[in-house]
Amino acid sequence: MKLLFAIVDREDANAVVRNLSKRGFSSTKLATTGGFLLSSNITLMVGVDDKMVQTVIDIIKEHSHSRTQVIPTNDMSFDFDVSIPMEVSVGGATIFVVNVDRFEKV
Ligand code: 2BA
Repeated sequence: MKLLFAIVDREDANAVVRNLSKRGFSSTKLATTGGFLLSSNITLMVGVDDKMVQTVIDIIKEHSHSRTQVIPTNDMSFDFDVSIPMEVSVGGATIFVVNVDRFEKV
């Protein structure tokens, strides 16, 4: 068994969860915050049989969209504060797949 951690945009999370559920996959939604942009995103935990990992990744991929965000950055080469906008591409989804030693529902 594997546990997938999928970090998705808040706007995509409900569609991902709904479509996972439609295909019979359970998931848990955690409210998280990205360390770079410091904006909220969603981390989904999905426990699945090894042979279904790719199916779950495909569903997540289908419903997660890539976005461009513009953030201000400071240019340190001036003696005064200059804010320069920088484009950052975020998503579709960042997925970690980890082994599960034991899974029980008691
Ligand atoms: P954030 O950390 O807020 O990062 C948002 C986006 O900013 C990233 O998009 C990436 O395009 C950019 N970015 C991140 N760190 C950067 C840096 N040091 N310099 C320049 N640009 C940087 P994604 O790669 O699609 O990541 C989306 C979110 O997924 C991240 O939000 C974070 O919450 C999570 N994530 C991505 N890679 C991760 C990793 N290796 N470990 C844990 N979480 C990760």
